[in-house]
Amino acid sequence: MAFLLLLVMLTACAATPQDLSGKMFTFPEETQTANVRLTTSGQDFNAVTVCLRSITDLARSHALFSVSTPSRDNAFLIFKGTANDIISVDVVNNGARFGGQDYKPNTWHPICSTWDSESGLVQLWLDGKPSIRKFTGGSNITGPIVILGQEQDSYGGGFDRRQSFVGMITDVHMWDYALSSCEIQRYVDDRNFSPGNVLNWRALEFQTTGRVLIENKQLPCY
Ligand SMILES: *[C@@H]1O[C@H](CO)[C@@H](O)[C@H](O)[C@H]1NC(C)=O
Ligand SMILES: [Ca+2]
Repeated sequence: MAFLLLLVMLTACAATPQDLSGKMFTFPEETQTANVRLTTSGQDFNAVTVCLRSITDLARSHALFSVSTPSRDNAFLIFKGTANDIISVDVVNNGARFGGQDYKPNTWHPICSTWDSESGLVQLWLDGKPSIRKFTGGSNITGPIVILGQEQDSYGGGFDRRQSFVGMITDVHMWDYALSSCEIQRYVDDRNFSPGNVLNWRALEFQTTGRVLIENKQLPCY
């Protein structure tokens, strides 16, 4: 455990935060290795909100946001299942499946999820549309490793190319509390929201492995 903590601290020291405003991560091919590891501020969370925007043409299952801890590979996992309309959110290895999701391919989707240990409830917002609130329970998420592009089946590894992400991801934020639905709406509309206090896209510490590119967002031309 001390060794793991030391590793976490060394990683934290090695990376300098970057402002990725106007940028995106491009994952251009299916691999079992390419990923971005994000460094959180804080190591112990009893509530979480994650928001990001992503686009893909994958029909198979894939990870959108994977957090593991030394004891749980799915400490906080946003996952597109094989069934067309299911997006699941796992908290401390307890999954909530959200059905009826209109997750169209080749379309940018803002995706947010909230959880707090007090109520044990998880909620998903796809394109700003709230799911129902479901119970997963769950205790503190401690010592997290956050990965984009792959799904962890062990602490920082255990990747499966058939669950890898191919496409683009941007505007990743994470908070150590459950945002209100109005705050979620401000993120979705990109309207003056408070950036994540655990992960902030405008000051992100990260490490890329394999073919992952940092590119400018492709914005509409006027
Ligand atoms: C859970 O996390 C919160 C927030 O970091 C902390 O105050 C609390 O002591 C933690 N509880 C346990 C049991 O570790
Ligand atoms: Ca897993």
